[in-house]
Order: sequence, then structure tokens, then C-alpha cells
Amino acid sequence: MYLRIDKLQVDIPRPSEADPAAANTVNELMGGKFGEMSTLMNYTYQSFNMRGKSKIRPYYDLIANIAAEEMGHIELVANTVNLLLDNTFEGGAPDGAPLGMANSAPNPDHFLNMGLGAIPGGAGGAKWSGDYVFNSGNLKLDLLHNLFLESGARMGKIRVYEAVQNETAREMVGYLIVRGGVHQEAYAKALGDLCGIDATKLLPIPEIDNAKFPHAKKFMDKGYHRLMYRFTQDDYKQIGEIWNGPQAETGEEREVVDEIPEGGEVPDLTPIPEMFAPTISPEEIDELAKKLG
Ligand code: MN3
Repeated sequence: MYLRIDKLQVDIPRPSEADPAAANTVNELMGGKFGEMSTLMNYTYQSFNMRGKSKIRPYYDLIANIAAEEMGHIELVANTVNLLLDNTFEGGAPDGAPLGMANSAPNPDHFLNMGLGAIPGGAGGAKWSGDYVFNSGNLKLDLLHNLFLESGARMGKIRVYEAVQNETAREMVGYLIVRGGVHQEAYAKALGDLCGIDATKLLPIPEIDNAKFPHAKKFMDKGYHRLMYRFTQDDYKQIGEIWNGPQAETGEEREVVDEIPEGGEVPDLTPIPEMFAPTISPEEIDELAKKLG
């Protein structure tokens, strides 16, 4: 079962103004093929469906625990997209085209089908698909796939970072580059342990260090690149049988920690009466009540 905590895994700074173009680009990290919905659902199904869990406990613990962290990553991407879309409106009467920005925004779906919120899809408009989930049931093959998936995910995060200069977006992407790097390395380490090789020597994929990105470097300076959080009250204790030894980029010791991240506040988003979000205005309710007698 899941225990939910009403915080984000990291604090996201509120942007000074809306940036619908950045919101759309960042949405790739939600529901693109290599987005957070894909990492979340791949590890979730792999942990649900794994057979002989008691016999391969450290691997089950690792995949199940990373799945829980990925749930927090979709929450981070969603809140970043939402902040980048906040205050898009100047207000106005319904016949004054208060949703006019939909015509110039890269993805009108944010305005037309969503309440100016994150979309379960990618930047190109395609929705996320269950076809992105791979779960063969074979541990080596699934781990090999997860290393590939995290490598594609790292490519995606780096490209979004390179595409978007918005500070709110870069802060969140920098954090995900570091945490996704931990997951990429964990799957390489797990695979290597099974086969007696050091697959972490393949890293980094793509071949650029986290430290090259200032917004990732700041989280490395806090040690986040060497920590595996246990997202549980009292379970998944055998992760440490895999997550140990020197971290691939810096050689610092890997560590499993019991505390969850310090985290940040879930942002309060501005109501948009033009989109009836969260609901119609109190004046309109009064008006309706009068009409109904
Ligand atoms: Mn992730």
C-alpha cells in the first residue's frame, strides 16, 4: 500500500510570470516515452508482477522502492507545469477571448481540454501509453531494460534542460537529472552484481556529467547523487545489498537513508474563473440561485 505525504520531494521556486512554451516542453518529462510516467509504471508493474520475491528480495526492494520515488517525480513535473501555466490570464468577459493565449501557446490542450494543468502526454501532443511498459518477468532482461529506460530518461531531461532557460523548470529538471542518475546507476549496479561485471563503467549515458548543469550540480553538492531514500516506514531494507560501494561519478560512498527528502510545499495555484476552475464564482452562484427562485 501507499502512504501519501502532502509535500513535493524538492522545493520549486514560483516563476515571476507564466511561460506556456516552457510548460509544454517540460510536459515531455511527464508523459513522453521516457518520461516519469514511464519510469513509474515500468517499475510499478515489474514490482507487482515479480515472482519469487522472497528469493530475490534485494532486487524486489530496489524496484518497488524506486517506483515509489517515481510517484513523487510525476508530482514534481505536474506542479512545475502548473506553475509555468499559472497567471496566464489577465481576466475578462467570456466574449473578450480570455482564453486567447490558447491560439499562440504551443499546446492548446492545456487550455481547451485541461484546466491549465499538466497533461498525461508528451510535448509533441501524443498521450502516454501503456505500450511504454516493459515487463518480461525475467529479472536480467527487466534490469537491462530499466538501465536503457533510465538512460533514455536522462537524455530527455538533459535535452529539456538545454531547451528551456526558465529557472523554475531548470530547478526541477536539475533535481530529476540527479535523482534519475541514481536510478540509472542503481540498475547498472544491480545488473552487474548478477553477472559479475561492473556495468556502472558504461556511465554516464549520455556522455556528459551531471556537474555540467549548474541546477544539477547544486543538488550534487548536497549529496543527493549518492543517496537512495527508503520511501517506506519500515520496509525495503535489503536495498543496501545493491546500493553500496563508490558512486560512479565522484567515487563518494553510496548510502541508503531512512529519512525522506526535506522537500518543499505543494504550490497553491491561482483560481481561473474564465475556466470555471475551481468552480463558478460566488456571484454567479447567487445569480443562479435567484433564477431558480
Ligand atoms: Mn524519475
